[in-house]
Parts: sequence; C-alpha cells; structure tokens
Amino acid sequence: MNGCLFCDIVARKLPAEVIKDDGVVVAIRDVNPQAPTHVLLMPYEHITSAAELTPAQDALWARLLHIAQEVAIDDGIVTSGYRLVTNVGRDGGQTVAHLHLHLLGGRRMRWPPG
Ligand code: DGP
Repeated sequence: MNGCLFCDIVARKLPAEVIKDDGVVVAIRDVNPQAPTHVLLMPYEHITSAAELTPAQDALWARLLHIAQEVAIDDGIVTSGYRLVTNVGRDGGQTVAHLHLHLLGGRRMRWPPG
C-alpha cells in the first residue's frame, strides 16, 4: 500500500535488518528495541491490524506465530521465554498501521504492561 512504512520495508524500498523472509512473512529487528531480542513479524499483505483479520487469513496468522517460534529458537530464547504482542489501534498503542507481531525476549517481562 502506498505510504505504508512496513509495505515499503517488505518491498525493500526502505532498509531494515531482515532476519527471515519466506515470501509471505518478513521478520525484522525493531529499530528501537525494548529488549535484547525485539523482532517484528509482518505479512507482505497489507492488513491494517489484527482487528482486520478474517477467517480466510487464519493460515497467515498461524504462519506469523511459526516464524516467531523459529526466531525465538534462533535467538536462543525459546526456553527462557518470550512475549508476543500485537498492538491494535490507538488504545493498543499501535503506531504503524500494518499488522505486525512484536517478539520480545532476553529479559524478564513485567505484567501488567504499561
Ligand atoms: P507499534 O507501535 O505496535 O505499531 O510498533 C511499531 C514498531 O515499529 C515500533 O516498535 C518501532 C518500529 N519501527 C518504526 N519504524 C521502524 C523502521 O523504520 N524500522 C524498523 N526496523 N522498525 C521500525
């Protein structure tokens, strides 16, 4: 989608540290990491947020989770644990309107989140 930061990143029009790309989902390191591992997982397809997902996209959502699992293994945090978050809309704290999953790990997470 024109004017979408993450569409431009998956299309390689903007630079990012890409760590996985299976042609459907791209994983990049967050530019402003909040934990030793902070990876963003996003589909090529422009979907505004989790609030826009339809049952036809169930496989895509599952794919995001599996790529997150692979990254957690590669980063050595699958045993220590990690957090998966997707922010939705204003109150969810979403700043980029292209569906993405945050994978955070490498330190102890707090609860409740801010
Ligand atoms: P959210 O607030 O949930 O929409 O998360 C957006 C995340 O995207 C935030 O953690 C910062 C990250 N981010 C914003 N711009 C860029 C960028 O240009 N490159 C990378 N790698 N991450 C970005």
